[in-house]
Amino acid sequence: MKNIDSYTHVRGESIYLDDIPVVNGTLYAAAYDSPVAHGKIISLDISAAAAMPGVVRILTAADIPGENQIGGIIPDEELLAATYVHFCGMPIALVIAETDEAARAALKKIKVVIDPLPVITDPREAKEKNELIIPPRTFLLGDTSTAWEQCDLIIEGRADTNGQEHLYIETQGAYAVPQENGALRIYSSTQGPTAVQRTAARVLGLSMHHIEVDTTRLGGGFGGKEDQATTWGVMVALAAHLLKRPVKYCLHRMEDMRMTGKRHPYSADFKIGLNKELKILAYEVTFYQNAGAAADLSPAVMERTLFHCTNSYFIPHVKATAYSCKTNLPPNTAFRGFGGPQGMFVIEAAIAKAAEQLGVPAATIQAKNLLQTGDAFPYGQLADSEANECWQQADALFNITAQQKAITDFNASTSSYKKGMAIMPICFGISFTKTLMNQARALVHVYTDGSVGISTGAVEMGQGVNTKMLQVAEQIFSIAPSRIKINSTNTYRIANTSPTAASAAADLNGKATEMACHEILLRLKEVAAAELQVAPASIELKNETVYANGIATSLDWKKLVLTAYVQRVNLSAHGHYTPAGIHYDASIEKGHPFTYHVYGTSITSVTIDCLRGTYTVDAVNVVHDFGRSMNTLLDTGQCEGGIVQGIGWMTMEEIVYDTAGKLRSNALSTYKVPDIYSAPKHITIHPLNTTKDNLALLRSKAVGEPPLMYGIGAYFALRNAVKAFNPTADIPFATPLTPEKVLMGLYDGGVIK
Ligand code: MTE
Ligand code: LUZ
Ligand code: MOS
Repeated sequence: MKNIDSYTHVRGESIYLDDIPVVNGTLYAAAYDSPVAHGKIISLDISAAAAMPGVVRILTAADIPGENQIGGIIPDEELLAATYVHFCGMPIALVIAETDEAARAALKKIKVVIDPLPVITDPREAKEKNELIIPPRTFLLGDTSTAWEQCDLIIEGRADTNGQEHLYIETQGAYAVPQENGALRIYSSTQGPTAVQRTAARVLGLSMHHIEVDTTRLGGGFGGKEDQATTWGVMVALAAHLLKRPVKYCLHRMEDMRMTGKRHPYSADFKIGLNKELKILAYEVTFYQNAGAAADLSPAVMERTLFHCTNSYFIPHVKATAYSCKTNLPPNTAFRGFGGPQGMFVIEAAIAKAAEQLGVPAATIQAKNLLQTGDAFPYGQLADSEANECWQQADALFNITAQQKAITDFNASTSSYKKGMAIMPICFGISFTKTLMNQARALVHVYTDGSVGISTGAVEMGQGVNTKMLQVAEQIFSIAPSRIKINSTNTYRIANTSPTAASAAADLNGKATEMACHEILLRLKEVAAAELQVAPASIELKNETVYANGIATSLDWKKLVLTAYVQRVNLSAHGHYTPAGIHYDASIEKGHPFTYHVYGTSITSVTIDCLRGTYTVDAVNVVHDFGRSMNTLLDTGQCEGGIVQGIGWMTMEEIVYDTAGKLRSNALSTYKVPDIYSAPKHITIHPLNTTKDNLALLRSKAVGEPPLMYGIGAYFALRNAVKAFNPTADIPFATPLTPEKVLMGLYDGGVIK
């Protein structure tokens, strides 16, 4: 089934935040943000701005009736800076005006005097100065201290990954409309409607039941709206609450890039030990996460880095430590993969370095160390592994040895172009690592005409979760898809939602929908059984027809629904789902945090132009563990999009903050994202069909985040191509590997700076 939004998307009729018709009397907000990365506010002069035409009011921290606090995991982030600013882009004041233009014009008249304090942008420096968001955590398996003796090769190194701008096409924004008796409705472009509701209540000093958050869909989130949509939702709520008028704020692209956090840059030190048979015996790694100026989701992101630090390999002796380092950058946040990709890059770098030292292809080491079913992850969970199956199918389909030989032959035949390839196996745990967040609800109504309305806690952001919810109801009721509508995500209909994140939205909300539909179906079957005078167990609904003992009857879906209504049978149900069997004990760092893992193997090949340093990604060939995909079109799309986004992170997206903490890559003229020309020429996604009884929705495994990590292969493929031209090139494990850096690696003594 096609994405149910595709028709209105291509016609430009889909409704995003800025398309919601505005109510008469709507005002417009714009945030005044700190020009300085760290300092004490000495004075704030808003008088000239307040006198500007159209300006209604300028709000500061002093106007907040409740708590000036938006921190979710740790209460360490003010909505509006009161005394200290901690990053360039930190909101200090909020201008409210009759028009968008008037609000932004007034921003220019605000004057602030800030006494500067020392600025830290480097996570290692923050760690040295003990500027940590939370205490460090360490995952242990076996005993690395004694394992090194058994190793024949020990390699040490450093690996760094840069951040990544989410660049959702729809920028952040929200629109608050006052309701009667002091209540508020907030339309918010958020992945987490409940987070907006809870935080608005906290800041406004209201109860949560006074605040309705409504989200129709997002023009992309990618993690950037899991936590950081809250800021804007709460700002407009504050203004609407104080002024008793509707207030709207849609950020301009440069405001969004400047004021919001991104994927966390990481720096890491590694040490890896192998024996003669190329088995990895020991791995030690220390991660320095650049958290930015407040916790945001950093502690959870850091945790997932540790969970995925051995990727899809079994290593008997592991010691992995992570520091969440506080710097004067906008608080970094969730981004597809949520710290997992950062952890996986480092183990791949360690394997690549060992392979280079030994003169063997990295693939030889990778293949020998893949997880087997029953192997323990460093956090204690035992793997139900598909790593070997994915690798072997990829080899069978795409012939790794033949491709390696073709590349070697090509490279021997020309010096103006070089090719490289790399294999990237992935393993990603599905579930929120915070166990309690793994819960979801769905509300299903069957109307008297046989049509069905569904609300869940899932937010549609392009990934197609609404289509999957519709498919669930379609399959259970066995009715035409046109009878089913998926409604907006709304906190009045579905309470206490977890954000749409962790790739788990379809699983969690889909299972809740499944349960609610089943409940209604059961009631309908009883009605049908009584009508047809047979046992309920002999009733089946197929293609809108009621079957009794396998024989079609004259009772159809519409008649059955109406009959049930006439008999005063409940045609609505509320499903509540929590996956069983997950638990985690952070005091010993052991448990079973994930309902299951998603596996896959990609083979990436690239060609570099040895005169220019430019390159193309020729092909990404993948075997991916979809389980039994419930929607091949959507799932393939998720893979393709994830791969291109991952390649962007690894190769061209270069976030630059200067030492004063100012974002220099602050627009699309200075920040390059992949376009159709830089996407791989060929992407082949081959499904590994697994039908094991797992906790995935209709056995269709979560797909949102894992494919991004195939993109990591692009870095290693490029590295191999550079080395084919200049074998002594000293290429640091630092991303992105831009054409500029490739060019330096090809020449200039091969040292990339
Ligand atoms: N796909 C599109 N088109 N837009 C998005 O914003 N977000 C990704 C992924 N795929 C995203 C996307 C992220 S970060 C997550 S966690 C999942 O979708 C969330 O949706 P799911 O749980 O339904 O997979
Ligand atoms: N968000 C979160 C996530 O709060 N917990 C997680 O484990 C997670 N994983 C991936 C993406 N977002
Ligand atoms: Mo995705 S990073 O879990 O929003």
